[in-house]
Amino acid sequence: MNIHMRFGRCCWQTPTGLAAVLAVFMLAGIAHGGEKPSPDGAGKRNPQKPGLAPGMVFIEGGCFQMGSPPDEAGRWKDEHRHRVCVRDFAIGKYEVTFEEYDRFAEATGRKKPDDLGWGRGDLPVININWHDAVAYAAWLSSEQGSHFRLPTEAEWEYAARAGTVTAYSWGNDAGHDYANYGQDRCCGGQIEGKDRWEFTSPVGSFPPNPWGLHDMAGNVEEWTCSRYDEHYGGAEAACAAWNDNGYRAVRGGSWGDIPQWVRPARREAYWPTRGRYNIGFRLVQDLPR
Ligand SMILES: [Ca+2]
Ligand SMILES: [Ca+2]
Repeated sequence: MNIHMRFGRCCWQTPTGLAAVLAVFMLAGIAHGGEKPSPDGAGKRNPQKPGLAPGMVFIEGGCFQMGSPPDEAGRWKDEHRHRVCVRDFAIGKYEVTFEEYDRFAEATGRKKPDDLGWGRGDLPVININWHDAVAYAAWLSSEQGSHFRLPTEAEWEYAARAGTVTAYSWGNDAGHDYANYGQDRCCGGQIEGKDRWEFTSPVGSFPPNPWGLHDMAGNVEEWTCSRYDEHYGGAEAACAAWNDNGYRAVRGGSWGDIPQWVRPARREAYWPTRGRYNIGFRLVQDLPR
C-alpha cells in the first residue's frame, strides 16, 4: 500500500508565493485538440453523444489491461496487470475548478475550501475530502437533471490511458511539457519548460491525452469513488459506499510528485474524511442507455 508515501513530507506544504489568479474561467466545451480516437479502437470519444453535459467527453466502453508491466520504471507492487472492462461513460475534460466548486459552496452554505493563497478561478479545487466531492456530484446532478459521480478507479485509468500502453499517455518518458508535476526526486514542485507552476496550474494548461482529457497526469491528484484494494480484488470497478471508512483510491499524481507518480498505473490511497492540498477531482456523467 502506498498510503505511507503520503506521510512525512512537510517541506512543500507551505506556499511560498502567490500563484497568478487567472480571470479566464473554464468554458465548457472549448476544444483543445486531441480529436483522434485511440489507435487500437479500444475506446473513442464522441462529442455528439446525446445528453452529454457541457465539459464532458464521451468515452466508449471497452476492455483494457489495468496496471503496469513488471519492468515499468517506478512501478509499485500494487499495480499488477489484469484485464478490466468498463461500460460507456462520460468524464470531465478538466479537473473541477475552484470557480465551479465555490458556486456549489455558495448555493449550499458550505465552507469554501482553503486555496492556500494560490488563487481560485480556474485552478483545480483542493482541500476537499471524498465526501465533499461526492456531495458536489449530487448537487450538480440535481442542478442539471443528469447523474454525475466520481469515476471508479478502473474508469479513471481507462480514461487516463486513452488506449495507450506506455508508462505515460504520451510515451515512456516523463516530460514537463506534458504535465504539471514536481521534482525528479522528493520533494516539492518544479518549474521546467512549459511547466511554469510550482504549485497547481490552471486546468487545461497542458496538452490533452489522446482522448481529449487534460491533466490526467499531475496538477492535482483525483479522488475516485472506489475503495483502495492493494490486490485489485474488484473494488476498482465499483464505487464504495458512503459509510465505508476505508481508504479511497486517488489517482494521477500532482504538482508536488516525482514523475513516476503521474503514470496512469500509479495508485495512491487516502482517507475519505480528509482533504489535502494536492487532491482534487473530476466527475463522470452516467449517460442514458
Ligand atoms: Ca510544476
Ligand atoms: Ca490530475
